Amino acid sequence: MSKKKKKQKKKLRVDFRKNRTTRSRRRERFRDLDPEQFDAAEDLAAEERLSGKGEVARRRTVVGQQLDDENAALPVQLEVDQSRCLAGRVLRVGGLVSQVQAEDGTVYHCAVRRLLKTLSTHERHVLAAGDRVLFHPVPTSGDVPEGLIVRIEPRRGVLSRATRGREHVIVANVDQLLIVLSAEEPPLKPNLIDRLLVAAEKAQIQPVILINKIDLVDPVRLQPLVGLYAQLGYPVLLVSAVSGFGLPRLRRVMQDKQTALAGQSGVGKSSLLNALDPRLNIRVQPVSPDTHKGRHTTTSAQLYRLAFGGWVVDTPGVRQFELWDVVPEEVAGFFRDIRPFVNRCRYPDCTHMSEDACAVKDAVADYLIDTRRYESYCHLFLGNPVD
Ligand SMILES: Nc1nc2c(ncn2[C@@H]2O[C@H](COP(=O)(O)OP(=O)(O)OP(=O)(O)O)[C@@H](O)[C@H]2O)c(=O)[nH]1
Ligand SMILES: [Mg+2]
Ligand SMILES: [Zn+2]
Repeated sequence: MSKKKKKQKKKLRVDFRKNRTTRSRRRERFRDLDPEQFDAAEDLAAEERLSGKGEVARRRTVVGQQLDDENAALPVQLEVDQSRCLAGRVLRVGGLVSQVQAEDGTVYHCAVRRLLKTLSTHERHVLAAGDRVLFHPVPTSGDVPEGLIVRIEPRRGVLSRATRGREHVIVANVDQLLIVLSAEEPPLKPNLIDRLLVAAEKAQIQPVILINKIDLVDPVRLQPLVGLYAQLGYPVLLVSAVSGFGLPRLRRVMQDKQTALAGQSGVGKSSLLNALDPRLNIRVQPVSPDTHKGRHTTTSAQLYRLAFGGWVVDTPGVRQFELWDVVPEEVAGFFRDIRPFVNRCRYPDCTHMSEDACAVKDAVADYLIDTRRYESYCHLFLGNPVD
């Protein structure tokens, strides 16, 4: 008995056990239901070997297809028996169960097949809101239908940020990003626009700038900012979730599209969605009268199907938005106003920070590039947090 225990310890299956303990019962049920496939998957946890340092490296043999796609959730697409699966979209990701909506509209509470988690090496979570998945429905004693996610389809538009040095995929499969700001309460921070624009450009997601709460200001005040971004070819919409101003146009922009919303807490992301589609009934809260900041009311990304067609992901307000996988040398290329000048600098590897004969700095001095945009560039190049 004690020998056996020791042996298990030596094999260091600890992280598997950790995954398992809290839902061993649930796992048992899945196992009963789907013997060949599920057991086969579990048995793949076969080959383990001790490395020189005494650490265990796990090696698995899986049946599937290698994916050479940086947007894929996993490096391999596992072979699954599609006749037993339903297709769905991940509405919300949770620690143990995630909500998945099947094509008929039913929402299932799904666990993720452990093998998928094991294969996911770099991300914080293997799933993201917006993911398209295949899952096996499982019978349940309760009211909520349940399932087991067995495959995550390759992703298209992926918005990621860096969280403690790891990739955090906020949403998957979106075609446009609404960068939401408020004209007041909290005060407008243009540098966050630039940061989110770079993230969208990198991800090849169409950005749209949305300035909410314009009922609180004289819109004329916003003209310089609107003009700057409109000139760069970014759509800019002025809206008010409270007065309804601009909502018909916003609805047209979102109709039949896959949209994600991002912005600081309290700018009114959830309020806008409620105003567009009152059925959604998303929780909102006033900004703090003392700090003029939002209260982080939305706590995890959530996908909604819109009554007028299309899907949208509401996201929690960001304090910081650290770019993921953008190297400093790449940043200038994502600034539409800076990009045309970079080839005219004397040094081909010019950083446009302190070099002489820098065409970018000359363009700033000549008012061809907006000074604040250039400062945003410098912050992003240096990897500074949002100021
Ligand atoms: N005056 C005014 N207030 C608004 C408008 N839109 C939203 N608000 C208010 O702003 C506050 C914050 O709105 P939320 O929708 O919770 O903001 P959020 O961006 O979803 O915030 P988080 O979920 O914390 O990220 C609420 O009190 C809303 O009523 C607007 O157009 N005008
Ligand atoms: Mg919200
Ligand atoms: Zn330069």
